[in-house]
Amino acid sequence: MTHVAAVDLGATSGRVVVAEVGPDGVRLDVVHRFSNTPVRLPDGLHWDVVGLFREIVEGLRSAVRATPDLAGLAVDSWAVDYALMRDGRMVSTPFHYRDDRNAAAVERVHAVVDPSALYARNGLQHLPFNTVFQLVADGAHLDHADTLLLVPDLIAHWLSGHVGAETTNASTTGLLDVRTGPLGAKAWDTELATMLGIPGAILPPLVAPGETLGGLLPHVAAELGGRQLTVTTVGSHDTASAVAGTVLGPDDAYVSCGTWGLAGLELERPVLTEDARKASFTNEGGVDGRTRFLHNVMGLWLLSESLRTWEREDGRSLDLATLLAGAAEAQAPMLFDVDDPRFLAPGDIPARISAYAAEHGLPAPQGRAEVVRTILESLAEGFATTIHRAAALSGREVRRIQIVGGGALNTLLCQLTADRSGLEVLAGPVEATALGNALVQARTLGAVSGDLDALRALVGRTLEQQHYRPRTSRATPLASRKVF
Ligand code: LFR
Repeated sequence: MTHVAAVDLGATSGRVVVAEVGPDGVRLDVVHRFSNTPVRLPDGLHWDVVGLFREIVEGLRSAVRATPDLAGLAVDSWAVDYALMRDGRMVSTPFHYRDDRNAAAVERVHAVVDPSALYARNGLQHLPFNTVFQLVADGAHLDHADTLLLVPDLIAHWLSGHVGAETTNASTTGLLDVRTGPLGAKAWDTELATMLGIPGAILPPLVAPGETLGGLLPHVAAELGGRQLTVTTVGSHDTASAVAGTVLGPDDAYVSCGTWGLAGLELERPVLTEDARKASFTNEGGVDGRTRFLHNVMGLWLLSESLRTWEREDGRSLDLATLLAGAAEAQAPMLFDVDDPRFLAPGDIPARISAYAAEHGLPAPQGRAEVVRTILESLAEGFATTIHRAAALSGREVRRIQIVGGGALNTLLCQLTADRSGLEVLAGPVEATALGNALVQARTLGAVSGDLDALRALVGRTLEQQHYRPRTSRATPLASRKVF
């Protein structure tokens, strides 16, 4: 048995999880949870990375105290965002991907490389916050930097001193050449960077999941009571670790459901067709050279941001379970396109749903229970459509959907996804990301061996999942059904 710490930063909360991994399975213990609250400064919306680092060290202190033989740690987080560094100092506080500074940069990039040509090079769905657009928005600020560190690489750097870019997360920047790997080594597309005026020299050396970065910096070890830990790389993009921690069968699709709903398939190689681009499918790098062929569905953000709006209105905190119980009894008077960009920025989501209804001549939901039901029905429809499209675009048959992450606890959402997709849904594990992180670490440290399927089988030994069977059958393929 080996014990490792998975540091997992989500968009709304972070956690340090101690995992016990061995040939008989995996056991997780969340030793520290903390909230992740972005900060609005005069120049835009930022992540409080220094505050997050303090919480991580605090979490690691609890982890070493609780686990005398803790051997290692690895970090994963959300993708695309970064700090600019010079001479080892952070010269810019990372922007939050929901900051809205990128619109002009998107136009500038597309004027140089049109969307089809960009897709052929990087294989990414168009998201206005992909790193490449943020960097072009940064413009002259890049001149002050000698290195760019993506968020999990920044944390790993502050822990170990290592400078690099882990490949699964680098694949979300838009600057990793999708034509390289999975068999050859991954490489930055420095030609693209140059075309866009991004200095290629700021892109640090790439490092694959499963590499050893080194020990803790002396002052970090001192904060942990003199304990040393081996820092390794995993799928540092949280979705890459979540997919690694999902017990996927050959005909399974997944929805990694938290703030976002990342819905898609694990493939051996990218799908770079024009149809895939138009359907907004991304080819992100997975652990062991796999491809994560998926689409970002807006996710539980719609619900959490609605809750925040109502809590502000009421001046008190509200109970999500009560709202969900109300939604289970309510009807959705309409469906809305959860991917409409109006829902991306923080703010009054219920008002935006009403505006959407008015614009589309649809009946708006009345009251909170109906709003929640409408969000969940629309999300489930988004998941179902995405999964059926992923199957059609990749030529793969899909028979089941695995829902992992916090969304696996939302029984109504899981049932509606089964109903709307016409497919069986298996829900869990909730902590798939921490599991995927820990499994890869344990393999790197030699505690377990085998390919990704062998690692997943370890999770399967102790996993208890909820089953949801469709109560209705999906009569017509969604691509040809008019839903929005
Ligand atoms: C999920 C996630 C998604 C990514 C989005 C922004 O936490 O990492 O995969 O598209 O956040 O980085």
